[in-house]
Amino acid sequence: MGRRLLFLGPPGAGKGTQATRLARAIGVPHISTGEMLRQNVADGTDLGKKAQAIMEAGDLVPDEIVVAMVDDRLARDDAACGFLLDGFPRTLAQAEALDAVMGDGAIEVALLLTADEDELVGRLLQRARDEGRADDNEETIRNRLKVYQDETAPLVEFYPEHGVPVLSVDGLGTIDEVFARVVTSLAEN
Ligand code: B4P
Repeated sequence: MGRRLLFLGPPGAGKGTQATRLARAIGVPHISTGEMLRQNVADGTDLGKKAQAIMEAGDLVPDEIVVAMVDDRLARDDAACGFLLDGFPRTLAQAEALDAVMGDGAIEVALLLTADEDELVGRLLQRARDEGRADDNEETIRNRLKVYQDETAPLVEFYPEHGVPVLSVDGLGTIDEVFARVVTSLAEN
């Protein structure tokens, strides 16, 4: 099983949910750019001040900010033996920057979680009710889905072209069912 992994998939597909479990199961740090950005917003850092309005609109934080944040995180000791990236890269420029820093072949496998749009919107609206996240209102969700199609979906082609397999996993069903599919898919590839 690869120890340098990343999760791709639209907002609401379950990346954060599954990445948390998988990282624990294989003993690598879970590196979520969304979580890191939200923490910066909560702490009122300069980075958080730059990111807040962008995130609330459902747009992407500029590549140079996110790339610098991930570079710093990957340089920490605990990432030396592997990591699970969640929500990064989200653009071709971010993927190229990751290759430039880590070297070609740095990523062993990408997991793509899939779900249809109605399911995605339903989950994110539910999270809005449960957690009150500022970017989970319907208008912002629609924008995040469009941004995903325009900016992030091309990575599903980029990685195989760069020798990294993309394992597609059906994200519908219970969290346990999806996790079982993730584990099986990794074990078989
Ligand atoms: P993220 O934090 O990555 O938010 P997300 O795409 O909505 O995914 P998340 O991981 O939270 O949701 P999940 O699918 O697990 O990004 C937030 C924002 O940060 C972005 O819009 C952007 O502005 C910025 N950002 C982050 N990374 C960036 C980057 N690299 N470059 C630029 N900007 C960046 O789960 C969604 C909900 O579904 C949860 O409530 C969960 O409980 C539920 N759920 C999960 N699995 C389920 C299942 N099987 N059944 C039912 N519900 C389920």
